[in-house]
Amino acid sequence: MYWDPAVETLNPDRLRALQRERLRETVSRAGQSPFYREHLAQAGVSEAELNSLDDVRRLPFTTKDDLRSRGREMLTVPWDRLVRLHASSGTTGQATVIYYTRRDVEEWADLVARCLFMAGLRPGDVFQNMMGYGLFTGGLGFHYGAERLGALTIPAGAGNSRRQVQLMRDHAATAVHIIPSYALYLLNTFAEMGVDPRDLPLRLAFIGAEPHSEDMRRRIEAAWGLKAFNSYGLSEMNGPGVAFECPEQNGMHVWEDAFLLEVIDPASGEPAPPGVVGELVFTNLTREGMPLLRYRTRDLASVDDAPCPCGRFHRRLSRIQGRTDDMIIIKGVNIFPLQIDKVLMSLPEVHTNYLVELTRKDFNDIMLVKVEVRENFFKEDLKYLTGLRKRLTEALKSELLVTPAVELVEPDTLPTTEGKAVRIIDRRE
Ligand code: DLL
Repeated sequence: MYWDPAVETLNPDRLRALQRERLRETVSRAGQSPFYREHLAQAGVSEAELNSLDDVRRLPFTTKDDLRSRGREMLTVPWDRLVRLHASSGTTGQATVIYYTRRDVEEWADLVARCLFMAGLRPGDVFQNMMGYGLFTGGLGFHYGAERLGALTIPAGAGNSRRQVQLMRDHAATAVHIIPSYALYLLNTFAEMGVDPRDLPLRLAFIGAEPHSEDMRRRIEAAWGLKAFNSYGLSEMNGPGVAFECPEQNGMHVWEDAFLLEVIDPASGEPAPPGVVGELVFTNLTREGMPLLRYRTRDLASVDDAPCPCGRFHRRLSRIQGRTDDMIIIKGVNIFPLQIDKVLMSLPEVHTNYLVELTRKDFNDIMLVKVEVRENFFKEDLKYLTGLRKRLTEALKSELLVTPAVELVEPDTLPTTEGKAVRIIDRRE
């Protein structure tokens, strides 16, 4: 049932005690880096003064800008102890680089193996990894984790859709790792090749790396004929393997022996209570080469600390609701892309893709939502399509509280990427 029973079933008191001990160790280790030596001195704290987990709040935050401009100064080991780097390109600005020691790579693989085992992957499974291998952590992170677990791993990498289908079929894949938008996109390739994924022995999908709604998950599960598990992580905290769903699928367990989680009000920096959405802030508890203290992820979610029937006490994260930096403000109303996803993915007429374009005319924000419509509906007459457009507009309006312009487009005509989907194009000045 458990990959690491002793750690996964630690009761809350013992888990907190372990975190306290590791927090002190981490702060002491981080303090050996030039960056944190300076920052801890400025904040006037040392590890000796950290008596409770709440004391973490006395430590300074670390931001993405800090990482970009001073990342190398956060290293706590000599250069020749590092064996790997990954970088996150991000949508804006310069890449952030994370360095790993051998132990960091091994611990990361073990955390990913823990996630995969929890969701049901076992030795004997054939696991096709369809995420990019390279600087992105999705490919190698899962690759090492799946091998550590002992699954037969196919390093398919991203893209090349026909080959993906062929590989799954030829090697009788039972599990896949895939970006959710690509999981929907690949359905077209399956159809073109006359293959029904439900006829393949697939039983598990691990989906993550980009926001997606519950409706999108259900669509993937139905069309592929498998169970899809939500997977959360970020390069700054190794990559994937930070939080993952168990078979209960009621939130993602954060591995609290490795990460200290805080949820804060992004404006005030004060803690948000359980159940209230706030910004996720993580402190590494086990990382050797580059431990980060109170890293502000910009990801928004809430935490659930109620016990989970699976027997793990590691608290659960809600679905990621969005990022503090991807919130769109239209006519003064705050909108998260996930809200649009939720509406569109719940409608059977909507095909696999959509795109939101924002422009401004005469000081007015204009939101245009281009929606692919399934073939059989697109073939209907003009009257039907006008009615459909109206219904979509109404559904979006009631969720978003602003009225978008909706344009219906033919299936498979909107641009796709091999990696994370780009759903919003903001052309406002
Ligand atoms: O996306 C790591 C990863 C790879 C996670 C494979 C899961 C699977 P980055 O490229 O650094 O790392 O991007 C991290 O992606 O801060 C979130 O905004 C977003 N993200 C990751 N997982 C999820 C998820 C990888 N399950 C950023 N739901 C994070 C929503 C997610 N957003």
